Amino acid sequence: MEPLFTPLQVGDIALANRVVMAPLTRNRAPGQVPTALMAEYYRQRAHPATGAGLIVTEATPISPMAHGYLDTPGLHTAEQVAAWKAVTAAVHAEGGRIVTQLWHVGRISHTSLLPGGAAPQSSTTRAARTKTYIAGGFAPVSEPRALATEELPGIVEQYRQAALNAMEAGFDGVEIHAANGYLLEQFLKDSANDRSDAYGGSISNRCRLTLEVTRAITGAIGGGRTGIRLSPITPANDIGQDSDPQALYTHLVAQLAPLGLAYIHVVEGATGGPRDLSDQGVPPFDYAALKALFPGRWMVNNGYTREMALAATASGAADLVAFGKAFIANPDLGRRLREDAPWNALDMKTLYGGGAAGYTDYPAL
Ligand code: 8OZ
Repeated sequence: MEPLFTPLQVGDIALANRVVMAPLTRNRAPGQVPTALMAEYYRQRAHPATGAGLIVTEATPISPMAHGYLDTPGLHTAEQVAAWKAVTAAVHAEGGRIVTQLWHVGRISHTSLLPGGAAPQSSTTRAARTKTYIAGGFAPVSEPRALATEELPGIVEQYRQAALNAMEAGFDGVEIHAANGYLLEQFLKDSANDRSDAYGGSISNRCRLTLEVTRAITGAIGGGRTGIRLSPITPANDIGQDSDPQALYTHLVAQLAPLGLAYIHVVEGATGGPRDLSDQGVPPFDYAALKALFPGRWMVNNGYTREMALAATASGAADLVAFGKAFIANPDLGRRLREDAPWNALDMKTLYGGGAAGYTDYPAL
């Protein structure tokens, strides 16, 4: 059988196959609390014979200040934890596995979404030139406040507590969102990090927060239940390009390697966009060199076709392949991959917000 469809142990998590549902923001959690409709959406994609071997939830804010978009489901209140239990129970009843993606948006937020109209928290006071979705529509993100050095242990503690909340909610593990221009990447990349404290400047300083967060989480729930998502050259959310991404991520992955993580999840190229950015002046990134540094499982993502996924898992270039848009439109993507069946087309108009339309009503074969 094709390796893509065979079981794999990923840290402490036993998967029936290597097809992963990527994290996908859908903005269907009014009041920041998961709903029964969300449980049904994940349940539809959970059976390993037809859906994913592993589901990564939509990005899930770890604290009130970690929110940056309307109606995203948090994991920082008792009500949210209780509501996520219905999601994990639905997935487990199908025989599936599910980890939650722990998220702090950093500067990609708006005062209207934050407690008391506070300014977003970041590595920097420089605003990103991008928009977010708030009540009433899209709006430019607000000017951030640079977190003080003394506040960073509190941020680490929020991640640790959210990982414990994830265990309480019945998740099989967590994925640390260190990608796509959000808080941890705002510290990692020198295109956004202009600090002069122990969290800015050198590569090891810029990696410090991500590594402290990862160590706090693995200390709380175990490395075997912890993954992390990285996006070395994505320009997402106006993060810009680091001056030496290969050196930055070489250091980061070398430091992550001894922590016993279940997996690293890499977005190759521009998130949701081109895999090759050389026509934008961004040199090719050597992902294989990173993989060679890491003893855990290697998950790849971004525009993978069936052929690419079969080839990557057959050659050993990847252990796991995450599909995003294809899983929105195809609840039974696992079966379609196995049978080489056609994929439903994606309706872009129903991606963010709304109800069942474009969410739980895509047909299975
Ligand atoms: C699309 C819309 C809003 C958020 C990411 C969490 O890019 C996101 C996101 C994607 O990681």
